[in-house]
Amino acid sequence: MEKSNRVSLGQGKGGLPKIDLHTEWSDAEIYLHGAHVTKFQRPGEPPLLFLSDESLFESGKPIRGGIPIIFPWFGPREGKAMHGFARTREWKFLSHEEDNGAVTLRFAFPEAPDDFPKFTAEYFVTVGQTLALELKITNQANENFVLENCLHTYFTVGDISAVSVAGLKGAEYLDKVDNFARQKETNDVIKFSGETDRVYLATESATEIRDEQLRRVISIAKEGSRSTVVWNPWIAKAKTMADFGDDEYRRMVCVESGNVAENKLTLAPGETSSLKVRLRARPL
Ligand code: TA6
Repeated sequence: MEKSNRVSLGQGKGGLPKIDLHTEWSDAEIYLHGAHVTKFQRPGEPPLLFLSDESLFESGKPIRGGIPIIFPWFGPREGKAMHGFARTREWKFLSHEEDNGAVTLRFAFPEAPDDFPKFTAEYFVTVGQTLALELKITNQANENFVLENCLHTYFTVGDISAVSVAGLKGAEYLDKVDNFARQKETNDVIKFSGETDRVYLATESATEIRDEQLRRVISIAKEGSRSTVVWNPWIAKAKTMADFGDDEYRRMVCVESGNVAENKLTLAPGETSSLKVRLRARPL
């Protein structure tokens, strides 16, 4: 019998409001805190998204794993929260609608802080055979709005030593492990043997995570994104992260889609940006 779609709002970890969503192909969880997708899984498959066993689920703190929404800035900002404030505010859950068995949830950011240019932000999460996300930001001010955005997705892998990322050959990147040195990717795939933290620039290409241990390929298609960030904290950095297990670096990789650094966006008054990502896994 076809499993009916079910959308339910209840209490998740830390008592935070959480939406559980079941479709005929997949199950998902989304916290209103940061409109944070923490789970997407198809029956018989490992979870698509990695979520740290040590993650906090507290107001004002980011969830470690899943898909953090990074906005309106990426990275540190003097005297302000790392990676902006979108991921630590409670978003409004506006509606859900179904289309051919897939369910789209619609969220809205509550309102811009008083000391910040006026904007509106909406986030659409579509759960079905794949997981699709869209972050729309509109400049509601009378002057240009300069912003960075990024869907900072954590993927579950079997073992990082048996993982490679394809699709970035030829792109320039800033190597954050080497003092932001500017490099050019000359390899067909990226492999991991140490802390890896690279901001690939002016690349609109899709990427793929090839996982030899889980015997699957995760494809990451994107629109409205010129930056791709690839990150694994490795051993030393993992040990410094209180909300991340010392060995969890082995079971995750971040491949993030957005517009950061020199790819930051400038929205004219009334202009809207759209960042779209579609995620799917297939057997190797
Ligand atoms: O996207 C990679 C990165 O910028 C890393 O430098 C690391 O800081 C990571 O984001 C996680 O940042 P967070 O603030 O979530 O600990």
